[in-house]
Amino acid sequence: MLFQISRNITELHSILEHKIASRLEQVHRLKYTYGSVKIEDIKIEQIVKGMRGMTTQLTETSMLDPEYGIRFRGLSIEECQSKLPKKYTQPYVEAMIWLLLTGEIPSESQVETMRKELASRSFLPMHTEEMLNSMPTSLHPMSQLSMGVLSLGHRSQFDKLYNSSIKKKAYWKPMLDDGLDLIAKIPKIAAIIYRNTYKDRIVRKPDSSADLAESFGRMLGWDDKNFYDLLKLYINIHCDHEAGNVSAHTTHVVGSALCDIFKSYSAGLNGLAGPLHGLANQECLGWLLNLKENVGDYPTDQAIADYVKKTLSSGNVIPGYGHAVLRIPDPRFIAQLKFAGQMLPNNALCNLVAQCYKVIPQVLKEQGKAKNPFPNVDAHSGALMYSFGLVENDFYTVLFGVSRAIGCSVNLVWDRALMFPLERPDGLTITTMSEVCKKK
Ligand code: HAX
Repeated sequence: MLFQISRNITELHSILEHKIASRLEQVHRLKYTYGSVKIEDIKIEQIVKGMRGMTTQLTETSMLDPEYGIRFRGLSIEECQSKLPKKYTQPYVEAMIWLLLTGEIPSESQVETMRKELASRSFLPMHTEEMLNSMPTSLHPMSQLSMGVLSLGHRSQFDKLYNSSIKKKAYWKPMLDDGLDLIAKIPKIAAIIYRNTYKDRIVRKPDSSADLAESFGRMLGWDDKNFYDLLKLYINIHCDHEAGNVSAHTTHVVGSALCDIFKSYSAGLNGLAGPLHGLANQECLGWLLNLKENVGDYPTDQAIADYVKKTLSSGNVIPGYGHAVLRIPDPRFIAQLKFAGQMLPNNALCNLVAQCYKVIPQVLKEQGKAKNPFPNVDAHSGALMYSFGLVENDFYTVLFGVSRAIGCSVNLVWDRALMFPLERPDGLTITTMSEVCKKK
């Protein structure tokens, strides 16, 4: 069975084909010429502490530097904001997708091509809508999202072609097709979950004349260009964060067993739903609203510091602060801080976030436990959404999931293009490891 590509993406295919050929050569050289080179020694504490600082994967889309933050294909958030084609104040999500896939800054016409392609794929199969409509609203929105994504698997081109004559070298092509399908359809799944769980169960159709963020905003129920701008900022800064975070890594591991993108990303979403990962944005807003209730709209720094100490002494972490890799204020937090400063200069909740940023790092430094006392991405996102009227905080991780679908899909396309193998690290029992230590 021959694989048909949509006419819209023939240029994208040929750009990728060219880039993949040269990257494959490099991977081949790494494997066969430099295969025995050691790049770092593994310490026992790294194994015990969740593989921190251990290089375990090759990834093309983004790099996270502890002292600099995220770079998408080498570009900082600010560089993306100034170089990628934009509408209103923020780059198109379609431009970010193109950048992650190809490593190139797209032209306006390439962005429009991507927009049209995604718009043409944005409708859901009937059974997915029926399944979502039959879910109890008491089921966490992230569980609904994970099942919604899994239900798209019947469309998987990769699954269909895997058992046909398609060569391993060409696996990335149906993977790209599936990835574009996932990225295009997940906004409608999220919108149905939102409207069913909190509103009137009526969902607008995707708007095929709008870009992805605007169409998503309309389906959620907003007619506000500043909200569409916020969605573009939100989706662009959350879409990828190197390969080791729980959602990206899970998607990659499941994909390495040659599962299709829908099964792989559904698993990744279940990881994103954990409170130490994506669910932190939900917890963060809850904590912030409690703080506001306790200290009022215009608190003193001391009142905030006292509340933070109370949270810590009750054995809880401060949501939105700290990071497994970063050692600076998260540039994704700073981008949101700037956006709030421009769009909502008199908003009490966003101003409270800014004041917390002045106070909390010092309290965490004094406590002396967190390696990074600074805010991460989640410290701001909830306050912005809340201020634009999206107040249901257990929906926030779903927004994160809509965005992360981009980085996870692009990574899987590249995993198949570079023909990465099944991932299968070794494990040792505690007794064996203790014996190894004694011998050393
Ligand atoms: N408040 C209080 N204590 C904190 C803390 C915080 N915000 N961040 C870290 N610590 C504590 C840890 O709990 C740990 O204590 P124990 O030794 O008693 O276990 C100690 O400081 C050392 O932790 P660390 O090495 O600095 O951090 P980790 O790499 O282990 O964990 C976390 C990173 C993000 C999970 C952590 O900072 C945390 O729990 N933060 C709050 C939750 C949060 O904001 N999560 C979202 C992270 C961003 C993300 O992935 N979003 O999706």
